[in-house]
Amino acid sequence: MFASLKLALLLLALGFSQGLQRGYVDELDEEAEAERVVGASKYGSLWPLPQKVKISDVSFKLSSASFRISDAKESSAGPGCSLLQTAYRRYYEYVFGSARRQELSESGRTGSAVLPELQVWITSPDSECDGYPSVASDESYELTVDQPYAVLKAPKVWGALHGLETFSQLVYEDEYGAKSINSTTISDFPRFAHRGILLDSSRHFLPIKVLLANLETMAMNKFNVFHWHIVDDQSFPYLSRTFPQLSQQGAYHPYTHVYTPADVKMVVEFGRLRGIRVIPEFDTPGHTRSWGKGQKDLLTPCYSGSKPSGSFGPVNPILNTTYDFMSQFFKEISAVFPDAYIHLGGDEVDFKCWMSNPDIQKFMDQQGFGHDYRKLESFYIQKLLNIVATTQKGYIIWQEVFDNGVKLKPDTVVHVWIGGGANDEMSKVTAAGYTTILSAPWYLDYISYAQDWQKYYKVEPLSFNGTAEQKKLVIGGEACLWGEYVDATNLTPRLWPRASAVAERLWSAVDVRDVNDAFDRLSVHRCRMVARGIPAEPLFSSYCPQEYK
Ligand code: CP6
Repeated sequence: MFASLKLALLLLALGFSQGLQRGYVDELDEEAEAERVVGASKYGSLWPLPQKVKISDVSFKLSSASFRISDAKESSAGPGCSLLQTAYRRYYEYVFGSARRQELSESGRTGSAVLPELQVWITSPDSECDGYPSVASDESYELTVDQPYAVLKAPKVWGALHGLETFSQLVYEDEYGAKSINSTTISDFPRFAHRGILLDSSRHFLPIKVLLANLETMAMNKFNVFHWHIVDDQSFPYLSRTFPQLSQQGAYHPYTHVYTPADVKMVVEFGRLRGIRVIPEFDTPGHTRSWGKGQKDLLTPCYSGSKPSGSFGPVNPILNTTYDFMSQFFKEISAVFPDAYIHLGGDEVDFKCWMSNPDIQKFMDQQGFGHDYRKLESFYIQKLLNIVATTQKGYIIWQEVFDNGVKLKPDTVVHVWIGGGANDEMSKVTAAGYTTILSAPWYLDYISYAQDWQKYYKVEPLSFNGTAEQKKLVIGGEACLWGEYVDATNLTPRLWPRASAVAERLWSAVDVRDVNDAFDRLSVHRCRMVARGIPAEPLFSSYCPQEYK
């Protein structure tokens, strides 16, 4: 007992000497360290770091009274593009919202020039203003801050949205509190096309307000996929028009703890306006206890000896009614969610209940499956994939579906989540020619007394063994925040800025991995999120110019 206490103290001490100090690195370059000003990266507070950045010493002032963000006259998106017009308002607010009402006349003119305008120029004939983002969207942009005005050039609106965020990150306050920006050239695009956050609204109901705040924060970090793990064992908050009894019986509360069609529409549109795809997950055949309450005979009755025990297992794969239900259900889902992909889950299927059920055993015999329940699981998933394929959607599945040898459409995305062996799994999945996304190192529901953002930051998604061809199949990753210990009270500070580490890993160039520089930029980025009303937790002992109110 005494010995284990000592061990705990030792581990705590190690935590202090390693994880907790500002940007600890293995080899301390003392000279470089002496030159660095604490809290100052030469890249200011840009997060995630753009692909190419040149910031000069020449600075301009911005006046809240006269500064304009406007469409360049050559732009293919005009005043009719409400996606951009609403973005201009948002970013004007973010740039000047906190202004201490100090206009140039009062703030002791320093003689530096005024930057009057940011012109936004969508260069491709189709701006995609009224479309939805996709995995193939062009998110690139080029930003020049110089006289006579700043120019943001992007082929599509998606790049313009990222460029507006970057522009807002370049603005700082001088010693008099006047908004300033340095002459800058940036050329930027994401390293990975799929940069996601998984939230779980089944273990706890997450109010719409929380989901929207999360989408807003995702945009500040250039994330572009909201993976909505909307239902699971514990509750079914999705209000289905076709099967309303699913949420009537399966939600924590049938009116207050559900997402109505109007709610879903709002989330999808709020995401679209920020370049964020909303990919819903309806996880089957496991993780479905809540489905059984409103849909008779959908789940497998478990047996205790020769009698049903009264409890239920995974979706019953041997009934035609199961597949009729799934056809109707996914037809609705494919219409409600505009994204080209649906996440179909398929993880952690527990075979015990199937094993106990005599009807399932008989079916196994008839099909020649022997005692291999993975074959039964594959039988179900195969039929489900065929059903969903008829809706013209692509699908994403958790890695077990691939592991079990299910035949997959060539454009299927395999989601790797199991830690320990994730590199081998990435090798196998890509060797088989499938597109993949990585989550295994980014389970943000695990918390510790340390700067765990550094651990997420240091991950290299392409470190597995494989050819260049294989590595091209990695389209990105997702940070997961499972909901067992998370609801509206603690979601935002648990997620941010820890997820920001993943954001930079997925956006910035492969060689952006200096943890010291990241600490400096991320500290200011975190204060910026706080200033914008997001209760993002601190990295370490510190303060913000504007604390959370
Ligand atoms: N729920 C669902 C979960 C998890 C998964 N699927 C999960 C498993 C292990 C850990 C964390 C979360 N809670 N539906 C796995 C994808 Cl450590």
